[in-house]
Amino acid sequence: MTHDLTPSKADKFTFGLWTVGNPGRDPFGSETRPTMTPAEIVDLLGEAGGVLGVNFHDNDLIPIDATEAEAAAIKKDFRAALERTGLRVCMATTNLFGDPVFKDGAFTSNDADVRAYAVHKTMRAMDLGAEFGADVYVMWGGREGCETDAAKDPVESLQRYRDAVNFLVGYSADKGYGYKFALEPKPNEPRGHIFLPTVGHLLSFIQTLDDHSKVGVNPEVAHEHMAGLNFSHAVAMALWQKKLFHIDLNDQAYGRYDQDFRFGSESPKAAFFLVKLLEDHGYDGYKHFDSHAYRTSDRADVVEFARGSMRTYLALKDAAKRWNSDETVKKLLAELPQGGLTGGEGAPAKYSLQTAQALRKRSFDREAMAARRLPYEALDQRTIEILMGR
Ligand code: GCO
Ligand code: MN
Ligand code: MN
Repeated sequence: MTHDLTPSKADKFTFGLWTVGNPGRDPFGSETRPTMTPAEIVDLLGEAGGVLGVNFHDNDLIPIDATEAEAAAIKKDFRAALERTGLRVCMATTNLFGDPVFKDGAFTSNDADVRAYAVHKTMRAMDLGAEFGADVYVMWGGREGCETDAAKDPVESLQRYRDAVNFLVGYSADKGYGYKFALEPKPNEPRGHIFLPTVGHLLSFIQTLDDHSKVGVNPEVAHEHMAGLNFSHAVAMALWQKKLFHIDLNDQAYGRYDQDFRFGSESPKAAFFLVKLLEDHGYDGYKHFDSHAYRTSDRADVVEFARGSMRTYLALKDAAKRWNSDETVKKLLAELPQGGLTGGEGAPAKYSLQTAQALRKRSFDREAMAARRLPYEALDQRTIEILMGR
Protein backbone atom coordinates (compact mmCIF):
# COMPACT_ATOMS: atom_id res chain seq x y z
CA MET A 1 0.00 0.00 0.00
CA THR A 2 1.29 3.47 -0.83
CA HIS A 3 1.55 5.61 2.24
CA ASP A 4 2.74 8.77 0.56
CA LEU A 5 -0.33 10.90 0.05
CA THR A 6 1.58 14.09 -0.63
CA PRO A 7 -0.01 15.96 -3.54
CA SER A 8 2.01 17.57 -6.30
CA LYS A 9 1.17 20.01 -9.10
CA ALA A 10 1.01 17.11 -11.55
CA ASP A 11 -2.15 15.96 -9.74
CA LYS A 12 -3.86 19.17 -10.99
CA PHE A 13 -5.72 19.89 -7.75
CA THR A 14 -7.39 23.28 -7.55
CA PHE A 15 -9.54 25.21 -5.07
CA GLY A 16 -11.77 28.25 -5.50
CA LEU A 17 -11.33 31.47 -3.57
CA TRP A 18 -14.92 30.93 -2.37
CA THR A 19 -14.22 27.41 -1.07
CA VAL A 20 -11.27 27.65 1.32
CA GLY A 21 -12.23 31.29 1.79
CA ASN A 22 -15.73 30.39 3.00
CA PRO A 23 -16.20 32.17 6.34
CA GLY A 24 -18.91 29.80 7.61
CA ARG A 25 -21.99 31.93 6.99
CA ASP A 26 -25.22 29.96 6.50
CA PRO A 27 -28.94 30.86 6.23
CA PHE A 28 -29.22 30.62 10.02
CA GLY A 29 -26.05 32.24 11.24
CA SER A 30 -23.25 34.64 10.55
CA GLU A 31 -19.55 34.08 9.87
CA THR A 32 -17.58 31.87 12.26
CA ARG A 33 -14.19 32.67 10.67
CA PRO A 34 -12.61 35.97 9.65
CA THR A 35 -13.02 36.91 5.99
CA MET A 36 -9.70 36.57 4.12
CA THR A 37 -8.50 38.68 1.21
CA PRO A 38 -7.84 36.84 -2.09
CA ALA A 39 -4.09 37.10 -1.42
CA GLU A 40 -4.53 35.59 2.07
CA ILE A 41 -6.51 32.69 0.59
CA VAL A 42 -3.73 32.01 -1.91
CA ASP A 43 -1.25 32.00 0.98
CA LEU A 44 -3.40 29.46 2.82
CA LEU A 45 -3.39 27.21 -0.25
CA GLY A 46 0.36 27.61 -0.50
CA GLU A 47 0.59 26.43 3.10
CA ALA A 48 -1.58 23.37 2.33
CA GLY A 49 1.09 22.32 -0.22
CA GLY A 50 0.94 20.66 -3.63
CA VAL A 51 -1.98 22.74 -4.93
CA LEU A 52 -1.74 23.60 -8.64
CA GLY A 53 -4.13 26.48 -8.80
CA VAL A 54 -6.86 28.74 -7.62
CA ASN A 55 -10.15 29.60 -9.31
CA PHE A 56 -12.43 32.58 -8.89
CA HIS A 57 -15.72 34.25 -9.70
CA ASP A 58 -15.15 37.80 -10.95
CA ASN A 59 -16.48 39.20 -7.66
CA ASP A 60 -14.45 36.88 -5.43
CA LEU A 61 -11.48 38.84 -6.68
CA ILE A 62 -12.94 42.26 -7.49
CA PRO A 63 -16.06 43.35 -5.55
CA ILE A 64 -18.93 44.27 -7.87
CA ASP A 65 -18.73 47.99 -7.01
CA ALA A 66 -14.94 48.37 -6.71
CA THR A 67 -13.36 51.44 -8.29
CA GLU A 68 -10.64 51.01 -10.91
CA ALA A 69 -8.00 52.00 -8.36
CA GLU A 70 -9.31 49.45 -5.84
CA ALA A 71 -9.38 46.75 -8.52
CA ALA A 72 -5.80 47.50 -9.52
CA ALA A 73 -4.61 47.26 -5.90
CA ILE A 74 -6.39 43.92 -5.35
CA LYS A 75 -4.96 42.49 -8.56
CA LYS A 76 -1.46 43.58 -7.56
CA ASP A 77 -1.72 41.84 -4.14
CA PHE A 78 -3.26 38.74 -5.69
CA ARG A 79 -0.57 38.49 -8.35
CA ALA A 80 2.14 38.87 -5.71
CA ALA A 81 0.56 36.02 -3.70
CA LEU A 82 0.49 33.80 -6.81
CA GLU A 83 4.14 34.54 -7.39
CA ARG A 84 5.26 33.81 -3.84
CA THR A 85 3.28 30.55 -3.59
CA GLY A 86 3.84 29.33 -7.16
CA LEU A 87 0.09 28.87 -7.67
CA ARG A 88 -1.65 29.76 -10.94
CA VAL A 89 -5.21 30.57 -11.95
CA CYS A 90 -6.77 27.62 -13.76
CA MET A 91 -10.48 28.36 -14.03
CA ALA A 92 -12.61 31.48 -13.91
CA THR A 93 -16.35 31.97 -13.66
CA THR A 94 -18.96 34.70 -13.23
CA ASN A 95 -21.06 35.53 -10.23
CA LEU A 96 -24.50 35.68 -11.84
CA PHE A 97 -26.37 34.89 -8.63
CA GLY A 98 -25.35 37.15 -5.73
CA ASP A 99 -26.53 40.58 -6.78
CA PRO A 100 -30.28 41.38 -6.49
CA VAL A 101 -30.33 42.22 -10.22
CA PHE A 102 -30.18 38.46 -10.83
CA LYS A 103 -33.08 37.62 -8.52
CA ASP A 104 -35.02 36.18 -11.47
CA GLY A 105 -32.09 34.73 -13.40
CA ALA A 106 -29.31 36.04 -15.62
CA PHE A 107 -29.20 34.53 -19.14
CA THR A 108 -32.81 33.41 -18.70
CA SER A 109 -34.24 36.44 -16.93
CA ASN A 110 -37.54 37.70 -18.32
CA ASP A 111 -35.98 41.16 -18.48
CA ALA A 112 -33.95 41.73 -21.67
CA ASP A 113 -31.79 44.35 -19.91
CA VAL A 114 -30.85 41.83 -17.22
CA ARG A 115 -30.02 39.25 -19.90
CA ALA A 116 -27.80 41.79 -21.68
CA TYR A 117 -26.14 42.78 -18.39
CA ALA A 118 -25.44 39.10 -17.61
CA VAL A 119 -23.67 38.63 -20.94
CA HIS A 120 -21.78 41.93 -20.50
CA LYS A 121 -20.70 40.90 -16.98
CA THR A 122 -19.58 37.50 -18.24
CA MET A 123 -17.48 39.03 -21.06
CA ARG A 124 -15.72 41.23 -18.51
CA ALA A 125 -15.21 38.26 -16.19
CA MET A 126 -13.75 36.32 -19.12
CA ASP A 127 -11.32 39.20 -19.70
CA LEU A 128 -10.33 39.05 -16.03
CA GLY A 129 -9.83 35.27 -16.10
CA ALA A 130 -7.74 35.52 -19.26
CA GLU A 131 -5.62 38.27 -17.69
CA PHE A 132 -4.63 35.72 -15.03
CA GLY A 133 -4.15 32.81 -17.44
CA ALA A 134 -7.31 30.78 -16.81
CA ASP A 135 -8.01 28.32 -19.61
CA VAL A 136 -11.30 26.85 -18.39
CA TYR A 137 -14.43 28.95 -18.05
CA VAL A 138 -17.23 27.58 -15.88
CA MET A 139 -20.85 28.61 -16.22
CA TRP A 140 -23.13 27.75 -13.36
CA GLY A 141 -26.69 28.96 -13.72
CA GLY A 142 -27.60 29.12 -10.06
CA ARG A 143 -30.44 31.60 -10.57
CA GLU A 144 -31.53 30.30 -13.97
CA GLY A 145 -34.82 28.86 -12.91
CA CYS A 146 -38.01 29.64 -11.07
CA GLU A 147 -40.11 28.92 -8.04
CA THR A 148 -43.34 28.84 -10.02
CA ASP A 149 -43.87 27.78 -13.61
CA ALA A 150 -46.28 30.71 -13.88
CA ALA A 151 -43.17 32.91 -14.11
CA LYS A 152 -41.61 31.84 -17.38
CA ASP A 153 -41.87 29.59 -20.37
CA PRO A 154 -39.22 26.90 -19.88
CA VAL A 155 -38.82 26.38 -23.65
CA GLU A 156 -38.22 30.09 -24.20
CA SER A 157 -35.77 30.02 -21.27
CA LEU A 158 -33.68 27.29 -22.89
CA GLN A 159 -33.56 29.31 -26.08
CA ARG A 160 -32.33 32.36 -24.14
CA TYR A 161 -29.69 30.25 -22.40
CA ARG A 162 -28.55 28.93 -25.76
CA ASP A 163 -28.33 32.43 -27.28
CA ALA A 164 -26.16 33.61 -24.38
CA VAL A 165 -23.77 30.64 -24.56
CA ASN A 166 -23.45 30.98 -28.36
CA PHE A 167 -22.63 34.68 -27.92
CA LEU A 168 -19.95 34.03 -25.30
CA VAL A 169 -18.35 31.21 -27.28
CA GLY A 170 -18.08 33.72 -30.14
CA TYR A 171 -16.50 36.31 -27.84
CA SER A 172 -13.88 33.85 -26.59
CA ALA A 173 -12.97 32.87 -30.16
CA ASP A 174 -12.69 36.51 -31.34
CA LYS A 175 -10.52 37.43 -28.38
CA GLY A 176 -8.32 34.36 -28.89
CA TYR A 177 -8.85 33.29 -25.27
CA GLY A 178 -8.98 29.61 -26.12
CA TYR A 179 -11.29 28.91 -23.19
CA LYS A 180 -12.83 25.51 -22.77
CA PHE A 181 -16.31 26.20 -21.39
CA ALA A 182 -17.60 23.86 -18.72
CA LEU A 183 -21.32 24.16 -17.95
CA GLU A 184 -22.36 23.07 -14.48
CA PRO A 185 -25.78 21.61 -13.68
CA LYS A 186 -27.61 21.68 -10.35
CA PRO A 187 -31.23 20.71 -9.70
CA ASN A 188 -32.17 23.34 -7.09
CA GLU A 189 -30.72 25.75 -4.50
CA PRO A 190 -30.77 28.67 -4.62
CA ARG A 191 -33.80 28.52 -6.97
CA GLY A 192 -36.72 26.24 -6.26
CA HIS A 193 -36.10 24.68 -9.68
CA ILE A 194 -33.02 25.28 -11.82
CA PHE A 195 -33.09 24.81 -15.60
CA LEU A 196 -30.70 22.17 -17.00
CA PRO A 197 -30.70 20.30 -13.67
CA THR A 198 -28.41 17.34 -14.41
CA VAL A 199 -25.38 16.35 -16.48
CA GLY A 200 -27.63 14.50 -18.92
CA HIS A 201 -29.77 17.58 -19.54
CA LEU A 202 -26.69 19.68 -20.21
CA LEU A 203 -25.09 17.17 -22.56
CA SER A 204 -28.19 17.27 -24.68
CA PHE A 205 -28.38 21.10 -24.51
CA ILE A 206 -24.74 21.41 -25.63
CA GLN A 207 -25.50 19.52 -28.85
CA THR A 208 -27.87 22.36 -29.84
CA LEU A 209 -25.17 25.07 -29.76
CA ASP A 210 -23.90 26.64 -33.00
CA ASP A 211 -20.38 25.34 -32.26
CA HIS A 212 -20.01 23.03 -29.30
CA SER A 213 -16.39 21.98 -29.88
CA LYS A 214 -15.25 24.14 -26.96
CA VAL A 215 -18.22 23.46 -24.69
CA GLY A 216 -18.43 20.61 -22.20
CA VAL A 217 -19.62 20.01 -18.65
CA ASN A 218 -18.48 20.61 -15.10
CA PRO A 219 -20.27 17.93 -13.06
CA GLU A 220 -20.34 18.25 -9.28
CA VAL A 221 -20.74 15.29 -6.92
CA ALA A 222 -23.18 17.08 -4.62
CA HIS A 223 -25.42 18.28 -7.42
CA GLU A 224 -26.11 14.83 -8.89
CA HIS A 225 -26.55 13.46 -5.37
CA MET A 226 -29.11 16.20 -4.65
CA ALA A 227 -30.97 14.90 -7.71
CA GLY A 228 -30.74 11.37 -6.29
CA LEU A 229 -28.46 10.17 -9.10
CA ASN A 230 -25.31 8.07 -9.37
CA PHE A 231 -22.53 10.60 -9.93
CA SER A 232 -20.11 8.14 -11.58
CA HIS A 233 -22.74 7.33 -14.19
CA ALA A 234 -23.19 11.03 -14.99
CA VAL A 235 -19.42 11.45 -15.31
CA ALA A 236 -19.23 8.32 -17.46
CA MET A 237 -21.67 9.84 -19.93
CA ALA A 238 -19.58 13.02 -20.12
CA LEU A 239 -16.38 10.99 -20.59
CA TRP A 240 -18.03 8.88 -23.26
CA GLN A 241 -18.99 12.03 -25.17
CA LYS A 242 -15.52 13.57 -24.59
CA LYS A 243 -17.22 16.44 -22.79
CA LEU A 244 -15.70 16.18 -19.31
CA PHE A 245 -13.91 19.56 -19.32
CA HIS A 246 -13.76 20.15 -15.55
CA ILE A 247 -15.00 18.49 -12.36
CA ASP A 248 -16.20 19.77 -8.99
CA LEU A 249 -15.30 17.31 -6.24
CA ASN A 250 -17.09 17.42 -2.91
CA ASP A 251 -19.58 15.24 -1.07
CA GLN A 252 -23.21 15.30 -0.11
CA ALA A 253 -25.70 13.08 1.68
CA TYR A 254 -28.65 12.17 -0.55
CA GLY A 255 -31.84 14.06 0.16
CA ARG A 256 -30.26 16.92 2.08
CA TYR A 257 -29.67 20.62 1.47
CA ASP A 258 -26.56 21.66 -0.48
CA GLN A 259 -23.88 20.54 1.98
CA ASP A 260 -20.57 21.01 0.10
CA PHE A 261 -18.74 18.53 2.31
CA ARG A 262 -15.09 17.55 1.88
CA PHE A 263 -14.57 15.12 -1.02
CA GLY A 264 -15.09 11.50 0.04
CA SER A 265 -16.20 12.39 3.56
CA GLU A 266 -19.80 11.22 3.19
CA SER A 267 -19.72 8.35 0.71
CA PRO A 268 -16.17 7.02 0.35
CA LYS A 269 -17.20 4.00 -1.71
CA ALA A 270 -18.95 6.17 -4.32
CA ALA A 271 -15.89 8.46 -4.28
CA PHE A 272 -13.67 5.41 -4.85
CA PHE A 273 -15.58 4.34 -7.96
CA LEU A 274 -15.49 7.92 -9.23
CA VAL A 275 -11.70 8.20 -8.82
CA LYS A 276 -11.27 4.77 -10.39
CA LEU A 277 -13.40 5.89 -13.35
CA LEU A 278 -11.43 9.13 -13.81
CA GLU A 279 -8.09 7.34 -13.54
CA ASP A 280 -9.05 4.32 -15.68
CA HIS A 281 -10.25 6.66 -18.43
CA GLY A 282 -7.27 9.01 -18.20
CA TYR A 283 -9.14 12.21 -17.26
CA ASP A 284 -6.41 14.82 -17.25
CA GLY A 285 -8.29 18.05 -16.56
CA TYR A 286 -8.32 20.03 -13.33
CA LYS A 287 -9.73 18.42 -10.18
CA HIS A 288 -11.43 21.24 -8.39
CA PHE A 289 -12.60 20.85 -4.80
CA ASP A 290 -15.83 22.84 -4.69
CA SER A 291 -16.52 22.38 -1.01
CA HIS A 292 -15.89 24.12 2.25
CA ALA A 293 -14.74 23.26 5.73
CA TYR A 294 -17.27 22.66 8.48
CA ARG A 295 -18.63 25.81 10.05
CA THR A 296 -16.90 24.71 13.26
CA SER A 297 -13.41 24.90 11.72
CA ASP A 298 -10.77 27.51 12.47
CA ARG A 299 -8.05 28.51 9.99
CA ALA A 300 -5.75 25.62 10.88
CA ASP A 301 -8.62 23.19 10.39
CA VAL A 302 -9.39 24.77 6.99
CA VAL A 303 -5.79 23.93 5.99
CA GLU A 304 -6.46 20.34 7.14
CA PHE A 305 -9.67 20.37 5.10
CA ALA A 306 -7.73 21.36 1.97
CA ARG A 307 -5.02 18.77 2.60
CA GLY A 308 -7.62 16.14 3.41
CA SER A 309 -9.45 16.72 0.12
CA MET A 310 -6.28 16.03 -1.85
CA ARG A 311 -5.10 13.15 0.36
CA THR A 312 -8.44 11.40 0.01
CA TYR A 313 -8.24 11.64 -3.77
CA LEU A 314 -4.71 10.21 -3.74
CA ALA A 315 -5.66 7.45 -1.29
CA LEU A 316 -8.56 6.46 -3.53
CA LYS A 317 -6.32 6.59 -6.59
CA ASP A 318 -3.94 4.23 -4.82
CA ALA A 319 -6.87 1.96 -3.87
CA ALA A 320 -7.98 1.93 -7.52
CA LYS A 321 -4.50 0.80 -8.53
CA ARG A 322 -4.58 -1.94 -5.91
CA TRP A 323 -8.09 -2.96 -7.04
CA ASN A 324 -6.97 -3.24 -10.66
CA SER A 325 -4.02 -5.48 -9.77
CA ASP A 326 -5.63 -7.44 -6.95
CA GLU A 327 -5.53 -11.22 -7.52
CA THR A 328 -8.95 -11.86 -5.98
CA VAL A 329 -10.55 -9.11 -8.05
CA LYS A 330 -8.91 -10.45 -11.21
CA LYS A 331 -10.09 -13.97 -10.47
CA LEU A 332 -13.67 -12.81 -9.84
CA LEU A 333 -13.71 -10.66 -12.98
CA ALA A 334 -12.44 -13.60 -15.03
CA GLU A 335 -15.46 -15.61 -13.87
CA LEU A 336 -17.90 -13.14 -15.38
CA PRO A 337 -19.55 -14.16 -18.65
CA GLN A 338 -17.83 -12.59 -21.66
CA GLY A 339 -19.01 -11.77 -25.16
CA GLY A 340 -22.31 -10.41 -26.37
CA LEU A 341 -23.59 -8.18 -29.10
CA THR A 342 -20.45 -6.07 -29.29
CA GLY A 343 -18.03 -8.96 -29.70
CA GLY A 344 -17.58 -12.57 -28.65
CA GLU A 345 -18.48 -15.74 -30.40
CA GLY A 346 -21.05 -15.52 -33.15
CA ALA A 347 -22.19 -12.10 -32.06
CA PRO A 348 -22.17 -9.38 -34.69
CA ALA A 349 -20.91 -5.98 -33.60
CA LYS A 350 -22.44 -4.08 -36.50
CA TYR A 351 -25.81 -4.31 -38.18
CA SER A 352 -26.11 -5.74 -41.69
CA LEU A 353 -28.84 -7.84 -43.20
CA GLN A 354 -26.52 -10.89 -42.99
CA THR A 355 -25.51 -10.36 -39.38
CA ALA A 356 -29.15 -9.72 -38.49
CA GLN A 357 -30.24 -12.95 -40.17
CA ALA A 358 -27.45 -14.89 -38.46
CA LEU A 359 -28.43 -13.53 -35.05
CA ARG A 360 -32.10 -14.12 -35.82
CA LYS A 361 -31.32 -17.81 -36.48
CA ARG A 362 -29.01 -18.34 -33.54
CA SER A 363 -30.38 -20.54 -30.77
CA PHE A 364 -29.86 -19.70 -27.10
CA ASP A 365 -29.78 -21.91 -24.01
CA ARG A 366 -31.77 -19.58 -21.80
CA GLU A 367 -31.53 -21.74 -18.70
CA ALA A 368 -27.78 -22.21 -18.97
CA MET A 369 -27.36 -18.47 -19.48
CA ALA A 370 -29.53 -17.67 -16.49
CA ALA A 371 -27.51 -20.11 -14.39
CA ARG A 372 -24.17 -18.39 -15.04
CA ARG A 373 -22.44 -17.12 -11.90
CA LEU A 374 -22.27 -13.44 -11.10
CA PRO A 375 -20.22 -13.24 -7.89
CA TYR A 376 -20.89 -9.54 -7.31
CA GLU A 377 -21.25 -9.97 -3.54
CA ALA A 378 -17.72 -11.31 -3.40
CA LEU A 379 -16.50 -8.57 -5.72
CA ASP A 380 -18.10 -5.81 -3.68
CA GLN A 381 -16.83 -7.28 -0.40
CA ARG A 382 -13.31 -7.43 -1.84
CA THR A 383 -13.72 -3.77 -2.85
CA ILE A 384 -14.70 -2.84 0.70
CA GLU A 385 -11.72 -4.73 2.12
CA ILE A 386 -9.32 -3.07 -0.33
CA LEU A 387 -10.76 0.27 0.79
CA MET A 388 -10.13 -0.75 4.37
CA GLY A 389 -6.53 -1.58 3.54
CA ARG A 390 -6.91 -5.37 3.90
C1 GCO B 1 -22.84 25.91 -5.87
C2 GCO B 1 -22.00 25.75 -7.11
C3 GCO B 1 -20.95 26.81 -7.25
C4 GCO B 1 -20.33 26.82 -8.62
C5 GCO B 1 -19.51 28.03 -8.80
C6 GCO B 1 -18.79 28.05 -10.11
O1 GCO B 1 -23.52 24.95 -5.53
O2 GCO B 1 -22.85 26.97 -5.27
O3 GCO B 1 -21.41 24.50 -7.09
O4 GCO B 1 -19.98 26.65 -6.25
O5 GCO B 1 -19.53 25.69 -8.84
O6 GCO B 1 -20.34 29.13 -8.69
O7 GCO B 1 -19.54 28.69 -11.04
MN1 MN C 1 -22.34 23.19 -5.52
MN1 MN D 1 -19.76 23.69 -8.19
